[in-house]
Amino acid sequence: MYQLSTLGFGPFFEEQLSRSEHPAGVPARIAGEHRGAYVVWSASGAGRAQLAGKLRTRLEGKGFPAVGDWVVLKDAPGPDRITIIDEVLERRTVFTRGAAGRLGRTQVVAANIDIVFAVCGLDADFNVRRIERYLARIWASGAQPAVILNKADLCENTAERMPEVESHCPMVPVYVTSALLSEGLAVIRASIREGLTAAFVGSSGAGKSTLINAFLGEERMPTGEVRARDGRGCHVTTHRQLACWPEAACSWTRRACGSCN
Ligand SMILES: Nc1nc2c(ncn2[C@@H]2O[C@H](COP(=O)(O)OP(=O)(O)OP(=O)(O)O)[C@@H](O)[C@H]2O)c(=O)[nH]1
Ligand SMILES: [Mg+2]
Repeated sequence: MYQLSTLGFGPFFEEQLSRSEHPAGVPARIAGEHRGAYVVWSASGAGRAQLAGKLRTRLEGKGFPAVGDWVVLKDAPGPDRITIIDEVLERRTVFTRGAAGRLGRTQVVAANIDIVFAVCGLDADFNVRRIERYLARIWASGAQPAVILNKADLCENTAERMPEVESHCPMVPVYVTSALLSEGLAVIRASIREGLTAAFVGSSGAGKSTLINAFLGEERMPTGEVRARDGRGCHVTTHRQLACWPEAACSWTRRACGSCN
């Protein structure tokens, strides 16, 4: 069972539901995608869902729902059935990246995210230009950006790095953490109020999954070693999913891929 307001359902989506073709449908949020079906969370619980045939045809070429989208289901989801998605509600924010495909279309990475943290390691991963490129994409998404400089335990000049990043990223909060030692996390957690959705982006190996595990208080996301030479990871996380934080806020991690770095 989920409380819709905790999942981020507010007036923006309520109003769309009330004037939709399916006002009696069940609002739900896409929390993941698994074997061609969506994982959906609704007030009555979690389950799996797939697009109605008509909707699939309508969305062909325009893009299918992404993690974080709000949808309208025909029936309440349940553990023993696959329900039908009748409608996708308009997005408040949308985070994209250029797709690698021949047509060069942009790909929706996640929808309706409130805060996106650009994570950068304070090891060989450190690169202010890359942080700036991430911030440009975050601003364009409509979400609020923030920077996490992670792996502070490996850095001897954090005191210089922090103002360097702040001077290139005006108006953007910059946090320093060691996910490995669970340091610097409380202030970030406090910045994510109930009902907000946060996402973590950054190069492979920056420590996104380690951070999320530290926030969740359990080893939910697999993590991987980085190359000593350049601090690069090996793209361990290849999917996106929502997770509810113990205090209710939600987080998400994206597929880390070379073209996004
Ligand atoms: N020393 C140190 N190591 C860290 C810290 N955070 C993460 N690591 C290590 O960095 C490596 C990569 O961490 P991940 O969390 O897998 O990185 P990721 O950003 O999720 O990488 P992808 O899933 O490949 O995108 C792992 O070996 C972690 O243990 C930290 O604060 N300090
Ligand atoms: Mg990961």
